[in-house]
Amino acid sequence: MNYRSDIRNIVIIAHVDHGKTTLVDAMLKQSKVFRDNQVVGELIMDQNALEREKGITIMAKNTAVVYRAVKINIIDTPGHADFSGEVERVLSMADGCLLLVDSVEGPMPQTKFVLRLAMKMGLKPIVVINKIDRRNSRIAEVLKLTEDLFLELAISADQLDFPVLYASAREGTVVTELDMKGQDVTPLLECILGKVPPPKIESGSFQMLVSNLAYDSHKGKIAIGRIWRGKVAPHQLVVSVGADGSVTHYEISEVFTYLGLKHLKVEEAEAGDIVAVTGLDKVNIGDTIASLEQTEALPRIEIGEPTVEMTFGVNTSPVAGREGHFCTTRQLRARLNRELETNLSLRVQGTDGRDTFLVKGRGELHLAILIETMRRESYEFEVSKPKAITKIVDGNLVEPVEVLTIDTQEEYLGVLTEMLSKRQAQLADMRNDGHDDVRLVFHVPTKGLIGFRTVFSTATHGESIMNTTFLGYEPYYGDIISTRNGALVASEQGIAVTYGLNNAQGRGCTFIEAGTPVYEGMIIGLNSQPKDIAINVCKEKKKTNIRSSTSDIAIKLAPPVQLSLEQAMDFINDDELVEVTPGNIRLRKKLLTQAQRAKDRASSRRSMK
Ligand SMILES: Nc1nc2c(ncn2[C@@H]2O[C@H](COP(=O)(O)OP(=O)(O)OP(=O)(O)O)[C@@H](O)[C@H]2O)c(=O)[nH]1
Ligand SMILES: [Mg+2]
Repeated sequence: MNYRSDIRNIVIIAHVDHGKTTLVDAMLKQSKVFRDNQVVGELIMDQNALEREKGITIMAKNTAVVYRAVKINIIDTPGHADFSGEVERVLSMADGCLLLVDSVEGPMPQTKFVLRLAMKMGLKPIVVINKIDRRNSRIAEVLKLTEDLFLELAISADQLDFPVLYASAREGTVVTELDMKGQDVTPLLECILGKVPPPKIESGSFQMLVSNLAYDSHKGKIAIGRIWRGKVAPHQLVVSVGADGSVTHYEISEVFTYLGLKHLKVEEAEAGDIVAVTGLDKVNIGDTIASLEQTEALPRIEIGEPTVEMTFGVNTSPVAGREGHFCTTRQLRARLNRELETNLSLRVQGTDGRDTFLVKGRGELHLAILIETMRRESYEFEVSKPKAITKIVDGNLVEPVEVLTIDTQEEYLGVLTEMLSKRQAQLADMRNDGHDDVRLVFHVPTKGLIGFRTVFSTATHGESIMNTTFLGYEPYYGDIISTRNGALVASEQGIAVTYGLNNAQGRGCTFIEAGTPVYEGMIIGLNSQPKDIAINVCKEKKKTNIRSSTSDIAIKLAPPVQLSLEQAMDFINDDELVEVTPGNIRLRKKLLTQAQRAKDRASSRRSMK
């Protein structure tokens, strides 16, 4: 067996926000991959528009730096549990992992989740306690907790022998001992060179596993992965082996390797390296690309199952087709199918309704990001309430359950416990730091978490943090009864006016401003009573000839409650939909007219008898 001593392949894993992308910034900046006068900013790898807006990594990405003539291929991964599929997909490219742990938060549920995956893959770990500059850091304790985690998860004894570094990724410094003064990230680069094994090379001809796909309008599909055997060069003839074992012949067009943010076009790349190749227009993630002589496939990438589902359908509202460029079933189907190629933990199924698809993902955020992306690409469609995916195992109904970790203050304990018990949560652990801060750990069925993030943030005045990770499937806990009040539903098509909205505000709170076009069946607010009521918000005040001293005083409306996409998804009930267009997020009843809804209620009453 040979080794490539001039390469190291590492993946950076951690819980959300522990500083992975910031650490990559520090490595890139120190490696001088930018021009001296180039303004590069922060979170350089988070280039996607939604990543920048939300300040989170959504997709795993490759980059590389050169240190002492060794190329270090770096894979940055998302820490949010909903994007775990991205982590699972890329781990096999690496030989080592940097496990980042926040010096205040310590190991969190997702730290455990990703470390377990990395241990299973046999990656050599390096622990980086990050954010040591934080005022209230508790480094010794966090290290102890991290060691406990390794004791629990390590598969072989040598995985327990991991180096520990201390970093302030934001300041761009790493040290090996806490009493040292940080200069730069050299100790980290040295540690990677010294501790992460160089890639092993098997003998034989070209073989690579496709771990990622990208698109380029000129080059077409780009397959990204690690070469396990042999060499690859432009114009080489290869085959790709699909999931069903089918073999397709191709000629490689171009070969690229990574350096900083650039793709370098190369004449040849060899086993051990991570490359991007073009010319294979039907290749999929998980396929093996191999030489014609040795066409056996590498093991496919295993991705965890989706836990949440919702329908995506063609927009059927009376104002459909006015804003989006892509509104038809065919366009929606094609877009969802394209997403399946790269979004590995996503599933799409047809439904009984011809214009509707069942889309399954790893969590509400996973699906919300897809919806937001499509909306920005000028798609128009409607989505249903997200639901947890249940299944039958050995004849029993089971449902997904998650670990919910909450960092909060004592004053919110009562309200949180009450809210969560209604959502079938069970307290698994509670730690008090002796002051006011409390960490609560619950086991909650996924269905109980849907819509929880919004109410959580309101109940704790945005001062607490919650995180979830998938625990497993457990016997069905029973139904949760929705406690939402009824909706205020527009009864006429037209333009909402102040007078009409003022009437609506006498019933509850409203979601729209005066001047907003509405249609019959559109939800314009939340009733303060449990039942839906239809309201004519387009109704003007009756004109009279009598002037009263008060009637002309302009009505002052309370400002509308504007729901974000995620809040809208959480808000709706089973008989409602969110209408998503490039410019608007509207809520509506599935059945638009009062007559249809009354008929539906009557028939469901009959069937209950
Ligand atoms: N004080 C301090 N803040 C840091 C440090 N490193 C990162 N941060 C901050 O922590 C936040 C999250 O950093 P990111 O690098 O986006 O974290 P991440 O792990 O990539 O997050 P995801 O990709 O979304 O999982 C940002 O506001 C950073 O500025 C550090 O060393 N010290
Ligand atoms: Mg990140």
